[in-house]
Amino acid sequence: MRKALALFFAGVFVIAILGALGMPRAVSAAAINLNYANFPPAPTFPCVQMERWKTEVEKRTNGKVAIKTFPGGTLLDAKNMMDGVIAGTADIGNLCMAYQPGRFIVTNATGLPLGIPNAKVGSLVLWDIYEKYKPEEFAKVKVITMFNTAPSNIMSKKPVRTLDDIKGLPLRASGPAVDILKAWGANPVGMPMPETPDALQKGVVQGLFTALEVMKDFKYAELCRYVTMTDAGMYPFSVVMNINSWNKLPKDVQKVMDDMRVEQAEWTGVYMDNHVNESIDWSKKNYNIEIIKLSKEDKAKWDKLLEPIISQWIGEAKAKGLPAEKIIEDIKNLTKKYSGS
Ligand code: DTR
Repeated sequence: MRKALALFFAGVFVIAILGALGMPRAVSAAAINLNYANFPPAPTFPCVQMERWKTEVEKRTNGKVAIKTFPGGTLLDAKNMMDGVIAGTADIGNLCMAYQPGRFIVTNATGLPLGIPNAKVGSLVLWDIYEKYKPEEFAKVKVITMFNTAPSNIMSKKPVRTLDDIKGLPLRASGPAVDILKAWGANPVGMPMPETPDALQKGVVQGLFTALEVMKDFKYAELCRYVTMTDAGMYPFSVVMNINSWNKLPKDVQKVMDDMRVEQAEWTGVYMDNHVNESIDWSKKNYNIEIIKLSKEDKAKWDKLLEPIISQWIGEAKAKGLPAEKIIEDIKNLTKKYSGS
C-alpha cells in the first residue's frame, strides 16, 4: 500500500515536472519561435505590416515558425530597437531609421525632399539603395525588409497658409524632417512618434510634420484641424533580425523570408498610400478638417528653401567617404523608374 502511494506521488511529481518543462513549448506547437519587437501602438502602419509578415511567414512555412509580436514598445522602444536586436533582446525589430540620422546616412537619403511621390515608390527605391550600397551599419543584422512612409505634410491646430504662418511655430518632427521644418522657419521639436500625442495634448507642440495616416491612427485630427499639403520628405524604416537568430534558421525558412523582402516593402508602401487616403476621408468626415493647398508659385518657393538640405547631406555624406552625389542620382533615377515616368 505504502509502495503504491509512493509510486502514485512519484508519478504526480514526474508529470508536474514534465508539464512545467513543457510549458514554454506548449505556447506554440511550432519548431521555431521568434519574437518581433515594434515601437508604436498596434493599430499603426508599422505594426499592421508586422502582423501581415508574421501571418505570411507562418503560413508559408506551414506552421514550422511561430512569431510572437510585441507592439507598443513592450519589448524594445523606438531608440533601442537596433541595439536591442543586435544584443538579442528581440529576434526581430522594426525601426524608424529617421530617428537616428547619423547612424543610417545612406538609407535616410531616401527621406530627403527629393520628390518621391508616394510610399510605394519610396519603399522600392529604399530597398534598391540598400541592396546596392549595403551600408556597413547593417553588418551585424539580417535585413528582413525596408519601407518608407508617404510624403510628409503639416498637421496643425492653426492654419498654415503662408511662410509667415509657419514662422516660429513649434511643430513635431524627427530626424531629417527637422531640417525641412527649420528651412521653412518653423520651430521644430524632435521626438519619436509615441511621445507626440502627449506633446500635442499639453501644447508643447502646435502640430506635427509626417505622413497623414496618423490623423486617423493617432486621432490627431481631433486636435489638428488643418493640413497643409507640402509633400516633402519621408521617414525610412527597416526591419532587422538578430544575426544568430537568422543563422540558426533552416535554409527553407530563410528562403521564405528572403523571398518576401521586396514583396513586403511594396505591400507596406501600398498599404500606407491607401491608408493615407482613408485617413484624410475619415478626418474630413469626423472633424471637418481643412486641406490647405499651396499655390504653384508658393509651392515652388517652399521647395526652393529645401535645396540646401540636399547639399548639406551631400557634404556630410562625402565627409564620411560615401559616394554622396551618386546616391542622390540613384534615388532620382529609381524614383523615375518606379513612378513609371
Ligand atoms: N513619420 C515618422 C514615422 C511614422 C509615420 N507614421 C507612423 C506611425 C507610427 C510610428 C511612426 C510613424 C514619424 O513621424 O515618426
